Amino acid sequence: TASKAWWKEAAVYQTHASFLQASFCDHADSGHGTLRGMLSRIPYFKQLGIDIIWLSPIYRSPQADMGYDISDYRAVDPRYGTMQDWENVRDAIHEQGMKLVMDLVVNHTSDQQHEWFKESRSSRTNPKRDWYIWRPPRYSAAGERLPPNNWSPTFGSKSAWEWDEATQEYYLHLFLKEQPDLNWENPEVRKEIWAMMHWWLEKGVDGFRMDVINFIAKSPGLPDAPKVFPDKEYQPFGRLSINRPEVHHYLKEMHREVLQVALTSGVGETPGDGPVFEYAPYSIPSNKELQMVFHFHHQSFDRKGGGLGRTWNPDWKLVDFKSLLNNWQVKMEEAGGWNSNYIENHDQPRIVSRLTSDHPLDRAKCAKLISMLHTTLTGTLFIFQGEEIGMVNLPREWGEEEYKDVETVQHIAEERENRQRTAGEEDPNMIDLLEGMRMTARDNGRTPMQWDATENAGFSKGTPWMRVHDDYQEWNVAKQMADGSSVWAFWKKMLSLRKEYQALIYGTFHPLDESNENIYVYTRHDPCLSQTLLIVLNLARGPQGRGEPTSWDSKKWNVDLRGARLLMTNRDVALGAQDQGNGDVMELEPWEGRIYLLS
Ligand code: ISL
Repeated sequence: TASKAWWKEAAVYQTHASFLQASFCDHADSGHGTLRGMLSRIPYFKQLGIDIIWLSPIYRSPQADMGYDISDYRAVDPRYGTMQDWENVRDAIHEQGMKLVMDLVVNHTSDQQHEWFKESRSSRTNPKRDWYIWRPPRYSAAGERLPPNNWSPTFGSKSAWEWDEATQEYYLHLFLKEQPDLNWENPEVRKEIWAMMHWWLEKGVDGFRMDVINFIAKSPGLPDAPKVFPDKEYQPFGRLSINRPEVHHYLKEMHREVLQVALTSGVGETPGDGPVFEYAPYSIPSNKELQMVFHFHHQSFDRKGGGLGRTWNPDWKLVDFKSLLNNWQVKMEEAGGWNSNYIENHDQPRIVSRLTSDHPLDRAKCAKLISMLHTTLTGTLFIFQGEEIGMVNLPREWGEEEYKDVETVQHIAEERENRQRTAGEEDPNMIDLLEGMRMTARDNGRTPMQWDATENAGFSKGTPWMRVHDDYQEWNVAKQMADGSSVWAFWKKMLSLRKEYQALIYGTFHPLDESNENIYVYTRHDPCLSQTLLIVLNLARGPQGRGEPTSWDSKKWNVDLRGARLLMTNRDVALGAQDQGNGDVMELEPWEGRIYLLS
């Protein structure tokens, strides 16, 4: 079992600030969320059972990527309010005994308006030139100007290098061209970042969620990436900029200079598809780097060709989802690291629609089933706004114009171009592409938060920056808080169950029946507490994606249900005495989950 720490027990709630918190609660009727709007909702977090609030970027930004393109690290973007508004939010969070984690986006800054980049691009001899990654062009045999290497950025398939006409060099951007990468090799850059972190800590921030922190170190010499897509000119940078050995030097320095001094919490967002042993070191306490990491492997279960591409695989298998997740659950503990456990965030579609069924008759039960899964995994729990009321993906009927995310817009444009090039294969309606977007686009997690049944779901009296989901009159916070059998009420119970049975936090995760295509089963065992919990989740998909009943023979897996106590179920129909924990074979309703205390 893992060693104890308050941040392991915490439930973190992510409010998507920029846009996203923009979709959290808007008081100025501006159509996007504001810090004042958020202030009025602080008691809400407490009521649900939250300990930490993570505020996605609210810094000054031209908003090319919803605030992940920052132009001033020490200012609040006027669209969200003032520094005073932020201070009020901070105080209200602290008054309720909760903590505040801020997004730290330091792989890149904004291009147009960040002072550092403005200076850096002003001339080749500017003292800040080397704060970013500038390189001269290469030339083909025919004399054509080419980027310094063949990397493609995370978004889109063009070059990760942008040409600067004025100074006749390219700069590197692993995301949008509006997000130039900082040069972490330069000690002055690091010093400035530590100073900025201290500045926020002095203002009362309790920790940082560090955006793509495992991307900050680039391979020396920036060599070409291997050709994984033979038909494409540019290739994913992959290991040439992910989990480089140098990143650990930088994070050890950050720990020494900032985190350790302030005893704050450090949460690394660490995408990529490498093995667990490459990620665990970030969070192994004796390495003195971060406390926990977000991994992305389980998010690839329904994508074609793995990864986080935008191509949906309708024939995904539950066993794949289980094995991706189990692998991290088990191996992270073995390695002595710690997971940040999320199942939805502002970059992912809604899990009810992906893993279960968003059919109106299944939805509530499925959302409860997912809360049983999410709250019983090992790792610090990260809930994303709207997950607690069972929000779902964009409606099928919505057209392309409702998708606002820059990654989606770029993807659709590139696909359209590709299809037009491939004669005869063009689908004028782009139907399959949109269906793919409905299942994979980041927009799905970004529709405005649904507070109540009033206009625009109580999010804003102005025109919301993104269309409110059509279902808000049925699915909203107010309705669910007033109903003891709602998804919200169920989440609240699960959050307190997780605190009550600490095997759910510190206990070892043991997967069972891993090849079962219908059921997800595991135990959490804490020998110090003599506590073993059994979690059985029926994720069987029947015709048209609806659920199916199924059964599970506990004896086959040496699980003894005699004397077991049923702690939680999302069942519709009361259980018979037998199933309370005496029979060997459990008969599970469609989308039913159960949690037993075995000893
Ligand atoms: O969005 C993704 C696919 O669903 C991820 O690959 C994502 O790009 C990756 O997780 C990094 O995300 C973070 O940094 C990005 C920003 O756009 C995301 O919103 C942020 O969470 C660049 O700052």
